Amino acid sequence: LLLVMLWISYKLFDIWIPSMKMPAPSQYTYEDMIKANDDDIWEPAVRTHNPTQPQEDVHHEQELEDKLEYVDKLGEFGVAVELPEISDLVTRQKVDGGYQRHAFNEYVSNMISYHRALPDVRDPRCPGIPTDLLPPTSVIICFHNEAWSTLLRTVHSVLNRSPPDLIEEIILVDDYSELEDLKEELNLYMFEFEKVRIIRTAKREGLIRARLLGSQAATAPILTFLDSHCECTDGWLEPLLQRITDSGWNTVVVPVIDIINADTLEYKSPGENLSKGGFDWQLMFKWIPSETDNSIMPLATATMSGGIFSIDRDYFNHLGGYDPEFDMWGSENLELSFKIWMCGGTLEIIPCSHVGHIFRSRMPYTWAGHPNSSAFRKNSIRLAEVWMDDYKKYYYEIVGHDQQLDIGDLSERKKLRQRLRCRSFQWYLENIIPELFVPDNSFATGQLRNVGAKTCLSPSYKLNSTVKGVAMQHCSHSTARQWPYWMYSHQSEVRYSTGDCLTNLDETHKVLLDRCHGYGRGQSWILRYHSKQLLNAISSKCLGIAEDGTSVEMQICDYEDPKQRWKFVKHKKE
Ligand code: UD2
Ligand code: MN
Repeated sequence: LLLVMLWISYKLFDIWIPSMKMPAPSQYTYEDMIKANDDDIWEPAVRTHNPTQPQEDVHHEQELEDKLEYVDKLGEFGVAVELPEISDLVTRQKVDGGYQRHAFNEYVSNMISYHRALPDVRDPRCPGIPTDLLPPTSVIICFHNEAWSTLLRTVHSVLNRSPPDLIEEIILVDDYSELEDLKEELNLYMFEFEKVRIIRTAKREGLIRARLLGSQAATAPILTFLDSHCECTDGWLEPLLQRITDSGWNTVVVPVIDIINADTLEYKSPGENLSKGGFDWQLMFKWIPSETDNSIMPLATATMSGGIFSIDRDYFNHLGGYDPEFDMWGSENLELSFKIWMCGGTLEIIPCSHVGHIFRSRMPYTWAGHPNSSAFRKNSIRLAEVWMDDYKKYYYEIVGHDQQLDIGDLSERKKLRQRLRCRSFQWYLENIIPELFVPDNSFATGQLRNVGAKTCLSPSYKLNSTVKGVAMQHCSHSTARQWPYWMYSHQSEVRYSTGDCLTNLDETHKVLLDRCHGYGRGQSWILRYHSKQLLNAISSKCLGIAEDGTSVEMQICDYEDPKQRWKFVKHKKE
């Protein structure tokens, strides 16, 4: 009997093994990896199938065979490429150089095929979509100094994984890149791809005006925007186009944006935990966990992250595109999101469409020699002034009233809002993003100052990204600088401007910042009026400063201790 069972399990295994066969990056030696980058930095280490071969008629089995061919090439199926310990200096410099230029691992990206296969991350319930009634789209990809291999992988992922009839063109807008290969080299490379057009700006325009240029050049009825370091997965496009077709020109759609790891280029989908778009009072886009779990239905979202979406071209123009005075980067995603909702449209995430994106922790480029933040701040102020009505005051309370910055003329954008007869920002807050905490609902707001130490409570990012620490820092006295901004809410939370709450972990003296959960407990604080102590509900201890003078901890309450006294202090208007 044992033998029979062994035989059966062997047979079963034998059958199952081919379909489970996954690439094994570890079988590559260190030398292989070095060679991949030495041979020719712009060619992928491993060429897979013929790039010019059209994909449409591939029979399913053929497709499977092709896939098996990919097995054991680096990064295939989105598997992480882990670099071994690097001992020689030259390679180290190459790796570091890649990070410096792009804030992701260009060295690893160069090893991976431009045509690598990706896992099918779709929910099995996602239906097949007939393409004959769908409108074609112009794909617009703006870039400034993008890495060659990521740019090409973006383009090929569109060509390889979209029904050809639905791609009218791919418009690459080169926003004044300085990297040489992005000019002649790119022209040459793209020459054989009829659908690819390259537009170049005459000066650095920034991503927003570059997109406007792309949209003006586009000829298809639907515009689809991508960042220049994306990878589209199988069936990414059809659900986007179908939704616009079904629900009308004023529906704007965003795919699920999967994560391509910036170090290993691993492709990962968040799975069932879909996130929606929100924002905070610093006017930064934020992901917020959605409450509807595991549905394949379109999911309304208050904002889009900005890089990847499809929109009816006429509707984009009807809404006035983007504010053409936005510089470099930022705020255009919120501008368009606010506008869509306030002026009669709908913004949705389409769970059956997946596109990957390399998220990076720092911006690798600069703007006109100025620090990046001034361009971004100008955009934020324009956004707040035109679209946020009285609520703009909260933005200014946090970032200060910067009198120096020239934000340009706003009259055109204000006229646009009038012409479109858009609703108020209050309507948007109440109906589209009711979960956003409005500083209105606070007893006190401002810097949280320690009376004894005369320093201020600040977030500190030493811990990992989901749980952030807090520490004491110098208080800022400048009116034109951003402050750590706290709100003492009517629910007794001490909220940070980004939507996190000061939290006393159960039964410890530890204090940190964690997502506000609304259940009180470790996030419930009593601000005692006379003693100015911040007493936590769960530990009945008081917030204080530790021996080292910068750490914050929970302490036995002591009326005498000035370092347990706290005060909310506001920006003074000039
Ligand atoms: C996110 C968006 C991005 C944009 C931005 C806010 C996603 C996945 N990405 O930032 O599309 O909406 O938020 O503005 O949602 N670029 C230029 N010229 C410039 C600067 C950038 O063409 O002066 C290009 C750049 O090469 C890239 C794209 O614009 O392809 C977006 O820039 P990013 O990748 O640095 O922005 P990201 O993803 O952090
Ligand atoms: Mn990006």
